[in-house]
Amino acid sequence: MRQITGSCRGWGKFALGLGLASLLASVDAKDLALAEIHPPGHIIVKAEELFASRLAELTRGELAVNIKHSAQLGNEEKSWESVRNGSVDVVRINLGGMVKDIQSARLLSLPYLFRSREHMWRVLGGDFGKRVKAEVEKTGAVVLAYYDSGARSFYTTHKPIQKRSDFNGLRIRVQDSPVYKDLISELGGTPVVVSYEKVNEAFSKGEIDGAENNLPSYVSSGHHQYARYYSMDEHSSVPEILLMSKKSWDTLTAEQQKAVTTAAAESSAYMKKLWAESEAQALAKARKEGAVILEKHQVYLSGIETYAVKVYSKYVTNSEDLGVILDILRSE
Ligand code: BDP
Repeated sequence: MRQITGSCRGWGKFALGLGLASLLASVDAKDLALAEIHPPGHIIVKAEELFASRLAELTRGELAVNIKHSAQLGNEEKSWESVRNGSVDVVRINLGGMVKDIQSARLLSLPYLFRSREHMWRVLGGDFGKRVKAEVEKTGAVVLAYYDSGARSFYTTHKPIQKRSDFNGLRIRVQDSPVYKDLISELGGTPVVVSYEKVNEAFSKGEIDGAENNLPSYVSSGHHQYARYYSMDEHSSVPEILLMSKKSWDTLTAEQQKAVTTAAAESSAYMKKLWAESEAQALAKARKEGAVILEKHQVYLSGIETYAVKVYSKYVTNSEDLGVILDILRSE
């Protein structure tokens, strides 16, 4: 517990706008640390700031979220471990990094599964979303919300990727996921697992020739300064997830839990609204700073897709999952 002193730094303009500072000036607040790898200014951090300000408002200052951005609490792998063992209250991570423990995350990471963001959201809003939640909650973490992560595409240092054979001999950074490692191998490249915070270093030391990510992360991380060819193949759309440790959740009153759920849902909706704009801004900045963007039609998708989908046979291993994948592929 700590005394809120009236400082509203980092709580976002929403809290300020509501005159919350004076309301909260003398309330005893429970601090909730939120582990985040992105720096302030990233759209995910903006969504978290809204989560924090709305939660403070809804609980009249009883719960204070302290955003530990820029990997202050370690990388995503560490966050995933910490939220399960209860050593951190809240974490925001990408489902792509949870595949070793969560079968549904493995399926979600399969390349070219979703045709668009809207398609991904519809699938997540249906039975498949319930399955993800149930599997995650078995591990000791409570699912608070999903956030957009757009579509991920490849980017490279020396020449653009336009067709399958362009991967030959390239070392491509991936998240620590067997699905992504196999994807790069199928495409003819060499996967190199590097933690997100260390990717710039790996580029500058010449240890990798490329990576893949969505536009806001490509630019906010500064990867565009090393890998100037961004090929919009949009091979995967794996959402972000906001989790609370069960240990912290159980210390909250029912009313506080409800407030957490509401604030998380609002922050997700807020981010959904801002996502397209954030992609457009990132794209403009990348172009302005010298990136060469290859539009979807300039990337010879069929050659890449044919190889990429070979990984399905390894990860879709039973008839239930096959049914799920076919339903997703066929769904509107
Ligand atoms: C970013 C995600 C972050 C991932 C990172 C990565 O927001 O959660 O860990 O990509 O590639 O877009 O590691």
